Formats: sequence, structure tokens, C-alpha cells
Amino acid sequence: MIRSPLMTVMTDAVMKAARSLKRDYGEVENLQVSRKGPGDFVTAADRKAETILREALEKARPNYGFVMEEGGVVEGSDTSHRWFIDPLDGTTNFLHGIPQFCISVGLERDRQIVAGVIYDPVKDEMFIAERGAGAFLNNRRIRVAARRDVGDAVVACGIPQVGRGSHPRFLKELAMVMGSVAGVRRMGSAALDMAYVACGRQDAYWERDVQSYDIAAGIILVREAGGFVSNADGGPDPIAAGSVACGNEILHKELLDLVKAANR
Ligand code: 2AM
Ligand code: CA
Ligand code: CA
Repeated sequence: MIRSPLMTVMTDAVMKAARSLKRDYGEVENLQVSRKGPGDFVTAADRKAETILREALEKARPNYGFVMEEGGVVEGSDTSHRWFIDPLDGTTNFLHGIPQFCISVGLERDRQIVAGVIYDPVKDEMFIAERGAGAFLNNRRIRVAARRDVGDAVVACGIPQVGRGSHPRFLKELAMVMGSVAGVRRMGSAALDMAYVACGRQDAYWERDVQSYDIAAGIILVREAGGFVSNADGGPDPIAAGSVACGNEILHKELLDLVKAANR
């Protein structure tokens, strides 16, 4: 496959940041770890990777704005374009030596996500998607799973941790979902959960209390892989709602029905 100039900019920036993350993953015990809130960690690794991403993207597209996990919102002179950057999604895994984390970069044009890159540096898996051009894992076209029976489905979720999210509400939703599906997974990286839905490893995924940069790249990946994405209550805009549900057309709807039933 031939990468577009935009995709080359994005994947080059991500690979550069990934080299920094991988170096730090081997030295976790030497990283300065601080807490942004209870159970919410940030390390020098997150900050270094974000700086690399920002500098590389700014050099290639000097006028675009940014929404970054660590650096916050930076307006660009071109107000129709914004990068959504999570330099390390799955920080808790990273700190525990669990090899399930990634870099996630999405691009918004006129309020629509039009391109996304999610890269897992440990497994060397590069997920990319651009609007109208399909979704790919390491240059091979990917599709959401074709499974139709919710009883055969593996469904991923995010579990609220200390200081975050509505625990009773999540437990009600989990009880409803786990009673109906083949298996529930909680891997700890929202972006990779969406990438895994896009390539059919997981059939569906839902999570509340997510941030724009957790899901921006995943939204275009799942859609370009033929999947459906909404907020966790079925509404159209997961970024505005701060919640997400996705899957193939049938299982996305089945999941929304279960989540809705749990909240009745
Ligand atoms: P992080 O590793 O970048 O913090 C796991 O359910 C997901 O929740 C991950 O994408 C993780 O991203 C995110 N997460 C962890 N703490 C969070 C918080 N306080 N608010 C929002 N998202 C959070
Ligand atoms: Ca992060
Ligand atoms: Ca994140």
C-alpha cells in the first residue's frame, strides 16, 4: 500500500515517539512518576513522547491546533484542523511492565475525525486509517469481526478506577453484559481496545469517562474497518459525550441494548 503524505507525517512522528517510549519501558524503575489524581499517573515517558509528537507534527503542519493529554489544548491559526494526542495510552500497564499500551494520534478536520494512527511499540503493530481509504494493520487491510451472535462475542470494557467514573453504574452494565456474552476483557488501553475491534480481535467495546485523545484515532479506525461507533448511550458523538461504544453493526446495537437495559 502507498501511504498518503498525511499518513507518512503521522506514522513518522509516531515511530519517533515510540523509540523514546520503548527506551523508557526498559527503565521503568528510573522514571519519575507523579500522580495527576488518585490512580492517575504520569511519567517522564508520557511527557517526552508527547513533546516528540508535537514537534514533529508542528513541523509538518505548522498551523494545526492540538488537544494533548499532557499539554492541554493549543489553538492553531488553522482552526479547522486539530491533532488529538495521547502519547501513552495505558500508563498503568506501562508502569507495571504489562505490554499493552500504545501511542494514539487522531486528526480532526471541520469537527470530523479524518485520520488516525495507533501504534503498539512492544508488538510492533501499526494501525492506521484515513477517511475513505480503509483501515490497516501493518499494511494489511483490516475489518471488524463478522460475528453476529452476541453469545459468541468477546466484549472489551474500561473499569473505573479510584477517583474516576461511576462505579455502581459500571457494575450494573457489566452484570448485564457479562451474562450475555462469551467473554469480557479489560486490557487497560482504550485506544488499543478500539484498534482490536477494528481488526476483529474483539467484537465490541464500551467505556465511560474517556477523553477525546483516548478515542479519536480509534473512531476512524473502527469506522474505516466497517464498524459502528457511538457514545455509550447510542448518541452520535462519542468525543462530546466522553463515552464510547463500538462493534460491527449487529453487535454494536446488541451492546447498546444491554447497556440501556442495565440503566433502566
Ligand atoms: P491513560 O493510560 O492514557 O491514562 C483505560 O480504561 C483507559 O482509561 C486508558 O485509555 C487510560 O488512559 C484511561 N484513563 C486512565 N485514567 C484516566 C482518567 N483519570 N480519566 C480518563 N481516562 C483515564
Ligand atoms: Ca495517556
Ligand atoms: Ca489515555
